[in-house]
Amino acid sequence: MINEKMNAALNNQVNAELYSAYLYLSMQAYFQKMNLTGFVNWMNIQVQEEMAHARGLYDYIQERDGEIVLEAIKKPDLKWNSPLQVFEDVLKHEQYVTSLINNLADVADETKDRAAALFLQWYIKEQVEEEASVSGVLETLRMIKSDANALLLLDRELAQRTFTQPVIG
Ligand code: OFO
Repeated sequence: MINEKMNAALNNQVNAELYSAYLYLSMQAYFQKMNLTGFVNWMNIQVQEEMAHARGLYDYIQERDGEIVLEAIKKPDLKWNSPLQVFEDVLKHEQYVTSLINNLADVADETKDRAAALFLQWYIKEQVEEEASVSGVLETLRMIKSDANALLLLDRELAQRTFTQPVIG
């Protein structure tokens, strides 16, 4: 049985991961309007990953005989004027999610929940990968500036990304 504080913190993270999926779905729609199909593919995979992250937490709460409480998902802001701006927001968002995961790990430590601390290791490592992959795209976008041909080359590269169902925990 999981303690109440850890249970509530994990439920909040389910919401944060679903919000991430929602945010990336909005970004996917933005790229669809621009006909940048590689960026669309990248965002589509990001949405699937976030759904998997939410599901991983959900399953873990269930496994520990906790209680699932699903709250409303916030509306994402739609305010992008360029692919660069989108990816600046993605990186900011992922850095924020990293801080949330670190806070969750703090709750596991405070409540001496060794099992949760171990489970959260997967998310800690995942955030390192998420930030690195986003930073890579962002760096390229910064170099591209307004070069349309270079943007199309990046679009082609992002079309190669594939989704692999993560094995969490
Ligand atoms: Fe769930 O990693 Fe992004 O937000």
